[in-house]
Amino acid sequence: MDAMSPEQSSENYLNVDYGVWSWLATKDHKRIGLLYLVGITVMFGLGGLAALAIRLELLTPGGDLMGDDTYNKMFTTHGVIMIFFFLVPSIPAVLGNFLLPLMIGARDLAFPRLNLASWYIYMLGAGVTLAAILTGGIDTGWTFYTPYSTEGSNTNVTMAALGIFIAGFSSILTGLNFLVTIHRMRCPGLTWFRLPLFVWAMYATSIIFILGTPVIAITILLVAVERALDIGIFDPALGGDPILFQHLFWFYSHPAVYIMILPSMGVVSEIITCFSRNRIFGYTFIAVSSLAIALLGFLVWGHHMFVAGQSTNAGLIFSFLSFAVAIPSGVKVFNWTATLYKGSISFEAPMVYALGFIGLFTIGGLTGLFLASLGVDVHLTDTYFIVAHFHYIMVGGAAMAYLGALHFWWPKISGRLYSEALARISAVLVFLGFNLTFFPQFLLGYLGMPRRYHVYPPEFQVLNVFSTAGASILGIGYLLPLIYLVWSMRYGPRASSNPWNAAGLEWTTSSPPPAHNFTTTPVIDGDAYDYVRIDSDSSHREVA
Ligand code: HEM
Ligand SMILES: [Cu+2]
Repeated sequence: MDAMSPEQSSENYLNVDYGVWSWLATKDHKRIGLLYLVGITVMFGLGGLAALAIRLELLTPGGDLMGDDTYNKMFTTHGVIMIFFFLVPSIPAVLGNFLLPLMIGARDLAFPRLNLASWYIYMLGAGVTLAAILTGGIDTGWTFYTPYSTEGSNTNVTMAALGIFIAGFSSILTGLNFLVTIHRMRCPGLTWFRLPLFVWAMYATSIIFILGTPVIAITILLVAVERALDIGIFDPALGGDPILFQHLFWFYSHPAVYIMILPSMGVVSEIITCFSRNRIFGYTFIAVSSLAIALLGFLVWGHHMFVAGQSTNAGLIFSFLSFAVAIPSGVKVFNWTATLYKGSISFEAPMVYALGFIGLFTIGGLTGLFLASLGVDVHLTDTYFIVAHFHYIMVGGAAMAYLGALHFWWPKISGRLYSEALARISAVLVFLGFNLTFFPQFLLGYLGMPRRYHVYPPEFQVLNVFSTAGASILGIGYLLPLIYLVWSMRYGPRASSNPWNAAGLEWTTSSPPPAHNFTTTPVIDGDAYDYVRIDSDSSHREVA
């Protein structure tokens, strides 16, 4: 494992070909990862603008900025974009694509053309959905609950459903590609229990992609069919069942929250062990808990339907199972903490993000237990408590880990270093802005402010003002990395092959990697994350 390889700074995947077409027709998983990075960043920006509009509207109790219809379209736009076009694809499509072959010592994914096709499908789905939003919008909320979405709404539900349907194929094909790659393309010596935990996370996520996505795709297609043909699948007036929609929808959408969080957990496992210079505690438990989460996640969808009219027995069972799925998540948090214990911790920007993740995810997860308790949920359902809970998990968790991952692997991706000071500042801004935005929403929800209303009693205003102020800080925290990361691509100092002195095959190739990843096929002879050995063996040391 030479830290500096001679090919450094010569030909690499970024400069091997020039011109727009060399990107749009690339079959290199690393370039495809960057194509996704561009698409997903644009979507995140658009979803973020809608969020700021919502928070601005909620600054005053009177609903002074926009009318009800516009407000409904605004939170629907926010939810649809953030869930389907940012959170679901972010880590797998950008970092999974870039890293998976590098981490397992392969030249590419199993099906490079399919991989490129997946990106085009994502972009097509995003384009159709954006067209639906721009040519009139959708007002159903991201959940598309029937019968409103089939009978009530006069907005562009059909076109948006089509866009999401298309994007689903991108997830399915990516999951398929990852599963085959992990099974078939590991380099010699890389046994299952030597795999990086990020790869385990991608494996578990891919299972959900394949098993879950077809269900949402069909469900949303049925909404479109029902709107077009009036055939009574979900519409009770025609003999359909609106609750059926909720069962189908949450059968995907609860597992989908694990599509968002499992990859983050993989990222955090990598970062925590690297910056505490400690062997990861309980490797096997972390690996297996990813699979447990993926499978148990399919058994808890009914906790979204406690007040929808399912039987009390069903409610009790779903409540119990929801507590059960918290166990493997708890296992991970415990193991990260044990890894930090007696570690030699340093606070580089990726680590600040990872530690922030652990704190926020823990709050999000514990408040999930409140909601999983049948009786408590009856009080909290459809209040701001829910909004706070899922933002702690999805924004405090998934978005935080995504940023941490971008910073951790940026030197590998771009071959350049960013300003560590700016990066730490923005990590802290994101953490503080986040808490100021969403913590007041737990209180608002507990006090009874319902979600999805833009006019509210004046006594809720103070907490809403805090929340809006926090959102502005959060917005700045998100904008900063965009600026200094893009800047570093051109002007940043060159990165060595392994700036963090980290374990893992991706750090043994140059930064940025050559088009074919490795000059010789790597061979693995030990466990992942043997930081004790790395730090005592001077040949691994950074040559700078
Ligand atoms: C692991 C990552 C998690 C994510 C990303 C997540 C995300 C979400 C989302 C998006 C909603 C809102 C659904 C809506 O719009 O109605 C929600 C609600 C809910 N979550 Fe979570 N959640 C996670 C973990 C948990 C855990 C661990 C539990 C329980 C053990 C839990 C229990 C609930 C319950 C019961 C609701 C429904 C509340 C209601 O509709 O009244 N969640 N979650
Ligand atoms: Cu759920």
